[in-house]
Amino acid sequence: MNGGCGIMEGFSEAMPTLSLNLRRYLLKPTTRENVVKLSDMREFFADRDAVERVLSRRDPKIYEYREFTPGEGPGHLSVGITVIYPGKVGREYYMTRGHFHLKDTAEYYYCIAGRGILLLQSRSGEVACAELRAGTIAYIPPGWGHRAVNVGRGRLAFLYVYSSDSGHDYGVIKEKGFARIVVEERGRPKLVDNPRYARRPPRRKEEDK
Ligand code: PAN
Ligand code: ZN
Repeated sequence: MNGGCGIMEGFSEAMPTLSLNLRRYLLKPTTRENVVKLSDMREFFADRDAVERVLSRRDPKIYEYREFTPGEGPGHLSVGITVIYPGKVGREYYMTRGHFHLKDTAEYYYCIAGRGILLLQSRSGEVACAELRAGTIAYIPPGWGHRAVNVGRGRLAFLYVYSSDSGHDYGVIKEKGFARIVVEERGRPKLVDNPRYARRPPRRKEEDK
């Protein structure tokens, strides 16, 4: 983190800050960086044949995220930036894997650029969604699984803030998927039922990111 300079020079009280480059979507410093390729999330797309067809030729980057967690222990907030590339696997748009938090903690997504859909799903199977456009702030309430989908022609970038000790459960989504998926139909995004979605109550799994 920056220690402060200029006007703050000489102030021992100067709080360290982070910087976000809005053109290159770079956050500095980071404590965690992750690039997710199709081979890392083959079970998360509904059309498995389409996944294997793409993977037989190449392994595209689907999204990446950079994050800063200020410290260990309870009470901290993590901040990060996720960039989802444009593209589709079969008819389904590129997206994040999606997860539930292990603790009942909420999260904010602030969309910086692009066009997206935030899919939300409660543990009891209720579904909701929100449109993401530059300037939108979407709230993910405690207990709701969440996945961001890029339905635009360019990159979808959003800043996120959540409680650092939330934990991430990917197991339920990997096993059952989301009840709805976002596919392209006649050139436009459409929310449809996920043919692979298993209609039984999800189990909690201890799996972190
Ligand atoms: C975000 C997500 C990030 C990547 O930081 O973790 O966008 O998505 P997946 O974790 O689903 O791969 C967040 O929601 N954190 O809690
Ligand atoms: Zn989250």
